Amino acid sequence: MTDIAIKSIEVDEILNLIEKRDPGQEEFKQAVKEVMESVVPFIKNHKKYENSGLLQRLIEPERAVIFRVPWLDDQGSTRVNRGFRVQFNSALGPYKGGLRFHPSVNLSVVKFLAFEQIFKNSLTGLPLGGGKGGSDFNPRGKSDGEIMRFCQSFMNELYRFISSDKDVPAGDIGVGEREIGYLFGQYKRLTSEFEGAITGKGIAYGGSKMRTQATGYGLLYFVDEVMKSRSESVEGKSIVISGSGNVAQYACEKAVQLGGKVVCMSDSDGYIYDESGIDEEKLEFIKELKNVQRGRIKEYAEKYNVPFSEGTPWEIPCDIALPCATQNEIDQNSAEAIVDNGVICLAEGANMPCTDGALEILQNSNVLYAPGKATNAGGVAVSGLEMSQNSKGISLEAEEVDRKLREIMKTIHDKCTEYGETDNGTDYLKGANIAAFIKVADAMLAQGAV
Ligand code: NDP
Ligand code: 2IT
Repeated sequence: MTDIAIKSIEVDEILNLIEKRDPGQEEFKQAVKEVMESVVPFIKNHKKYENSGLLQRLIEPERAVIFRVPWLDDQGSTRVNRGFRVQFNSALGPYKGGLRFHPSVNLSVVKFLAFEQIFKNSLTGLPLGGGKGGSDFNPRGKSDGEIMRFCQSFMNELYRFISSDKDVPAGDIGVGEREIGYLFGQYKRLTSEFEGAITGKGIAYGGSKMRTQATGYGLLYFVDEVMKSRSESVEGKSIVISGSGNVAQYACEKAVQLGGKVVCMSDSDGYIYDESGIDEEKLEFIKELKNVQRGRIKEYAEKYNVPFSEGTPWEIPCDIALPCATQNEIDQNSAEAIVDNGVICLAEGANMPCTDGALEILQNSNVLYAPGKATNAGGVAVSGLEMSQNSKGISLEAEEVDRKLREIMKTIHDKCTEYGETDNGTDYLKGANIAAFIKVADAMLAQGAV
């Protein structure tokens, strides 16, 4: 059962193999399918990638750990969550990728995120392997003390598997600067080492300037390139953003700086619609509301007297759609609404926000669809810059990091164009998958069957 060979390289056969080994890992299978639909036809014309068990190795994590995370709540009761770290592929460098704390986290979710990360990190051009981790812990409604005790307990197990040149975690959903601080503090205590084993740290203790902004800003730098390729720009365009966390906030900030009009942001309760646009001052209110008070987006509607609705915002007419919340937040109905509304560009701030069915609709439409592994790579790219600053003991200025981020996003856009050329213009998904695959595959072949 375990030494099954892929006899003919077909997408279905790869998916069957996953289903046999790991039944029910739907998110993981979905992420693999998205990549393989581009890569399999490419391999058929590039035979050197056909052998050496390359695809079998690519879909099997090098290592996956699952651990118990016991912690004390404020009432003195012991609670138990499950922790994960999937070290998927180290062909290009140390495993690198965020930690997610959300009740929906399970092995399938962590594997899909880690698998995506391999290709995303390849696109950045930096020496980074792919990994991801997290827990089914729900930070919502927890006190600072509970968050700290949870993070410390999580690190009591995780520290064995990470270090600056082995595996370098960072943030993701539910893990921001506060959590990174607690995780880093505990890592330092357990190892007696002050080293860059985590990125997204506070600037006072080794964090890179611009890491907080990087994913959202990078997304808009990419969108800017997409629009330019159609002799268009972000200026004057109406924009719908889902989510109101780290990625959404800084996507909004850069969109406003580029002259766009952001009319919507959301959270898991619903979305606000502000026809007059979320300006800098209103965005400051959202940042304070979300990052300090840990409130709900509904409070924006009350403060600025705009409508709040439950559900997802994809029926709102706009020019640019930026899903920045979570996986599978855009289903087929939403994708149809997006196409019918004449959206010019949909670029993913979140990881895998479109269902398989939604993707098919978008790919067969005029919407310029740009996948997360390309468009949200700015975060991990600046994490990579944080790693090199830490190892050299230096701290770059914000302008310098921002310039490098912009350059990296432009290079990723160019790679998508180079490898995603079709008769109907650029297929960004195909371009991103193939450009990312070639680099990882070449490194794996060069390193032998490991
Ligand atoms: P945050 O925790 O800062 O924010 C997450 C936002 O998404 C919140 O508004 C949250 O609402 C919403 N959300 C989460 N789960 C759901 C759900 N099931 N349904 C509806 N809304 C939901 O996370 P980030 O901004 O860091 O991450 C957002 C996305 O971007 C994720 O997909 C992440 O993987 C991806 N990403 C993040 C990077 C980073 O650097 N942080 C880098 C690249 C990608 P609520 O508060 O109600 O839960
Ligand atoms: O999905 C992602 O790329 C992240 N959550 C950021 C990973 C990182 O290591 O900065």
